[in-house]
This record gives sequence, structure tokens and C-alpha cells, in this order.
Amino acid sequence: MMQDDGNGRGWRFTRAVTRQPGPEAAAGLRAQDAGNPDPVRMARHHGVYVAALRDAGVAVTELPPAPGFPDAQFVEDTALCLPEGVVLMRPGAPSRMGEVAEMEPVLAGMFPALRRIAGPGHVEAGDILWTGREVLVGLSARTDAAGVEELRRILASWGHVLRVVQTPPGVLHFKTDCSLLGPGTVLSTARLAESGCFADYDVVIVPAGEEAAANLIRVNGHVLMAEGFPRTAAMLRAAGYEVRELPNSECALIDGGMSCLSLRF
Ligand code: CIR
Repeated sequence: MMQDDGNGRGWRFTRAVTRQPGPEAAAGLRAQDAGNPDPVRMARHHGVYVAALRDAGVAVTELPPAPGFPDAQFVEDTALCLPEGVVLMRPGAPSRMGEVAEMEPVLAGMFPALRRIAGPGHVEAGDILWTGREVLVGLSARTDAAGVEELRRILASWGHVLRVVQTPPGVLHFKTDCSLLGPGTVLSTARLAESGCFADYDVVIVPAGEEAAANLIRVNGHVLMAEGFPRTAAMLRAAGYEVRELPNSECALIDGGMSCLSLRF
């Protein structure tokens, strides 16, 4: 291990874990219904995403679909991966709780230590942004104060500082609205940045109307973002980022973006 050259420490990602979407993906959770995703097209997009991770120099462990869990391709929410170990989450969405047990045996052999959020609180890792300096955790409809305090205790034992922030109302996860672009630099929607949570960072604001582009990943010098956000892509390219635009129309129908689809470490 580990980490991304976008995490402020100069490390590279060497591994990622993904899970192929299954036929049940059409039933994935969503805040607003704009129609069911097409699982076949979603699987095709997923293959493009995995290939892009590999192109970025990452060895990808691709898991098969998890029957009974329509959102299981959004593996990010199940765990927080740090150099010291992995923390298994306790999702706030009841239908997603069982995804963690599916993931545990996969991750157990990949990390020096394994801890879990035992409850009664909840945390989904889509609400967590590790910047290299600190671990930001957004309170949301999925992540509550009790879960955050349990996570704080685990991370403190590894020497990490956790700072509680607020996921904007109506936004699924903290990282729905932001990403780490590089050491000390975040990409954020205006609505999230206005909360002041990135006061100590350089902040790049996503152009108005392209808020859904805020969820991207930087992997070893590659920025992987959803296609369909030309102003964001142009802005990042002009700033010198190596940008790759990937199809994401089907996952977007069930509120999933670039970060959700992998665990990277
Ligand atoms: C859900 O509502 O849980 C899924 N349909 C989408 C999860 C997206 N995950 C993420 O933002 N980390």
C-alpha cells in the first residue's frame, strides 16, 4: 500500500476493489425516481471504469455481483481504507447493511488491521473524505453522530484526526459534493464550500449546473470523472489535470458516481 498522489502524501494507489453490478441493480436506492437503470448498460459502463483504474496503474480485484443487494456495486460505502488498516462501516440504509459482511472476507486479508463500526450508530464511507491531513466526515441521512464518535475513537488509535462536517441537506453523501484533487486541494460544489468546511484548503468550485461532476476520483495522476460535464472537464484540463471522462448514466439514476464504485488503497 498505498495511497494516491492526490492525498497529500505523495503515495500511489496500488490496489482497488470493485463489484460488478448484477441484474438487481435496477432496484437500487434513489432520492428521486428518473426511471430504472439498465443493468446491462450499467455492467458495460462498469467494465470501462475498471479498465480506467487499471490504466491508472492499479491492480483491481473485481468481485462478482452480490445477490440480494441492489446497491452492492457501490463498494466505497462499506469500508474506510487507511494505511494502518480498514474500518468496516455500518450503513444507515437498512437494505445496505448486509453488504458489509459480503465485503469483510475480501478486505480482511488485504490490511494490517481490521476494525468495525459496531453500532448503534451508522456511517457510510461515502460521507468520508481523507485528505491526508485529516479525516472529514459529513453528518447525513446515512451517517449519524453516534457512528461518527465510534469512528473517531478507532481512528484516534491509529493517529488520525477526525473532523465532523455537515453533508448539505438533500445531498446523499459528503463526497457526492466534493473530491480530493491533490495535496491540499479539493473540488467542491459551491453549496458545500459555502459551509466553510474547506477553509484550510485550496478549493476549486464546480461550475453551476454541473454539481454532479463534483464526485470524481484522482488515481495516480489520472482524474476519472463522469462524462457529460464539459465545463468541469475543460476547467480541470486547463488547470493541468489528466482527465478521463467515463460513462455513468445508469449509476447516476441511482445516485452513484465515480468514487462510490471502488475502494482504493
Ligand atoms: C444509495 O443510495 O446508497 C446508492 N443508490 C448510491 C450510493 C452511492 N455511494 C456513494 O456516493 N458513495
